[in-house]
Amino acid sequence: MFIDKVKIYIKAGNGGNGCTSFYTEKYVANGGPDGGDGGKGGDVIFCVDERKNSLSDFRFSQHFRAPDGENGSPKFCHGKQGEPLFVKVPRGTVIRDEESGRIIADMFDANKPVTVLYGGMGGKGNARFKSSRRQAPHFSQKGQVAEEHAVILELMTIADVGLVGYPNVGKSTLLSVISNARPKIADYHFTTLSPNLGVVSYYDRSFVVADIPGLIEGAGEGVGLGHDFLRHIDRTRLLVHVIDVSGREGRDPYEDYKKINLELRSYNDKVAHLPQIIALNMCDIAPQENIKEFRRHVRGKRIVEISAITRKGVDELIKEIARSLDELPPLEPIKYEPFDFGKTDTTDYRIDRFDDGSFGLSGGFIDEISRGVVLDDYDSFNYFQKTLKEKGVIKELKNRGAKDGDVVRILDFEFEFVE
Ligand SMILES: Nc1nc2c(ncn2[C@@H]2O[C@H](COP(=O)(O)OP(=O)(O)OP(=O)(O)O)[C@@H](O)[C@H]2O)c(=O)[nH]1
Ligand SMILES: [Mg+2]
Repeated sequence: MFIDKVKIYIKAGNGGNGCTSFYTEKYVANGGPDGGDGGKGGDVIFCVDERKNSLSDFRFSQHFRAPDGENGSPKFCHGKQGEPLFVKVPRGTVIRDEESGRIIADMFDANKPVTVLYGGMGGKGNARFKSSRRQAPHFSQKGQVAEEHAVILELMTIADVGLVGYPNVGKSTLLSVISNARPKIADYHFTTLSPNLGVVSYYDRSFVVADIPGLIEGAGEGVGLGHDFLRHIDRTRLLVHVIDVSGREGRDPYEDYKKINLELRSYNDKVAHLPQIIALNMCDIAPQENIKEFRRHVRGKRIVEISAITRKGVDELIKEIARSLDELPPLEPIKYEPFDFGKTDTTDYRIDRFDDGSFGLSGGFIDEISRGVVLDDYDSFNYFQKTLKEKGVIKELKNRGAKDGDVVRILDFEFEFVE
């Protein structure tokens, strides 16, 4: 089963906790603090696996969690970092944030891994909190907890040329005679059920051609195989519109041409405006009158008469494609405003005033410092208050009308405000 769109869940590793410990040795009383730091959690990194050409592997595994950092331990031992987790995707996979729909990364370049989530920072051990006035800190910092996110992976094949047209008009046959690809060919509609890619060599150059399932009228409303496969020609530079000019199935070639263009338009503007070369196929069995009639309707377009089966006209078509590609801008990654789950802003905080007159403190800065606090430890709490003071939070509370004895709430803890 071909799968080109999936939802998966990713989570970076949590930071390991810092350790609270004191040096102990025979005959040494009251050794200093020696708790090591926790290790950083593992990152989630996406990278291209060129052997993959669909997202089918993700059908059975949707949860990707990088390992947590290890906790710190006594004797200044720092916890081990969590290893990064590599998620392998086919080239051309576009990663979006499910919640906002925004693009996080376009895996366009095979050699450019993208770090999508960063592991949580490890907590500091109590050894780090030693100062001249605080010889024996009985507290250490917890590791940062990393959140899980849902992302949508969408494969948008990277190819120079896209073959479009009705079913059974000879698109796959054409691909098989111009490239190294060996797609399934048969005399019925929807032989091709998933995109095929082929590399065409032309003198010292080569280009990639994508053959997609046939389109029919109403594909936009889901008729036939629908529009979904147009995603795989979305980023091509040029379309080859293959038409069965023989009319052997009783349709009018010019009507086919118009209907397919209409479908392209209802998919999106970009695809509708891609340069097109028209390949009138099956010229070996087509009445001359059909060809003339088609040309009468469609003037000023580039039309090449071919027979994919006998290969007549095929070289000319390749030449025409190569010439067009030379004039077109190269393939590029999608342009987008990059979205980043980001690291939480650990400098920001907010003050709320509740109905009962108490104050609330919240935000990244508050989360960050409360990780390091054992609120019922005297030392630790002093350290916490000192940090609040240094940051100007106490002053700001005063400005907002806080008086001695007012209640200040932080997460699930509260204390009395003292100037
Ligand atoms: N006479 C003749 N028959 C052709 C020519 N090109 C393809 N055919 C035949 O047309 C039938 C359909 O060819 P395919 O290449 O499978 O067509 P397709 O457009 O890929 O079809 P779908 O994948 O179903 O959309 C096959 O039986 C081919 O042998 C041609 O130039 N002349
Ligand atoms: Mg086909």
